[in-house]
Amino acid sequence: MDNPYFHKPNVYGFHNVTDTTQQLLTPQLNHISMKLLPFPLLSERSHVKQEMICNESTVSNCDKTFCECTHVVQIPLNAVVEMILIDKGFAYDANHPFHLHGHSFRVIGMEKVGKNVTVDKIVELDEKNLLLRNLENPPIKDTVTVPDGGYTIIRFVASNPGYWLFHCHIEFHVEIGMSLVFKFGEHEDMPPVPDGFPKCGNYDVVDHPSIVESIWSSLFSSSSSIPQIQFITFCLALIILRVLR
Ligand SMILES: [Cu+2]
Repeated sequence: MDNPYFHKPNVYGFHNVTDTTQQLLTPQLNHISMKLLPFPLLSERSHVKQEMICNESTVSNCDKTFCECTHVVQIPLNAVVEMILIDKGFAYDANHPFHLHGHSFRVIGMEKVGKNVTVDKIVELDEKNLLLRNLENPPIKDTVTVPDGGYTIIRFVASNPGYWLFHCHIEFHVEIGMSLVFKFGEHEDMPPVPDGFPKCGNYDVVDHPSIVESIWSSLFSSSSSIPQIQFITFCLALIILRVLR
């Protein structure tokens, strides 16, 4: 797939890169790359509008073209959730360790089906009751891997209201969008935002003179524990100024 951040179609497209080891793959969830909103969902939830968020039901053709949006899946508060995570495994061999914020979960099943697998195949196995499910003392985790060409089944009670990130814990994967946000419950179920809680964009250093004073005093204080680092930083700033002039 041509992820426009890495591969420009007709210039440096994914398939124009003939050395397949140099093609940059785009790990996604449900064919969507996560793009976070420019403000926090939980503490500024009053600004979240339906048209700002997406999920599998609001997008189309994403298995052919690059789709990027704020991927939010709504779950009713206190619902018992069973999630079957599938790694189709067609692109390359890699397990994805998935981490859920805000809840721990029971791992009730995990199996590598083959080198790769389709969602239809997993659905078919599930309908025939052929997916592995262990309901006797299944382990409690907050991170679990999904085998390449297989599935992992987790269950939990959605008892912690809020917007919670669910993501692959491979740093590069989460950074380029292999995540989604679960919205557990409605806004009124979520804890109230404390009075005066900072909002994105409202920080102004001039409103906090004590911070400015402490920075200056530590820069020139002989009792500072890191005088050399401060000196070097200051010198670098001077050098840059000279170069600019
Ligand atoms: Cu991953």
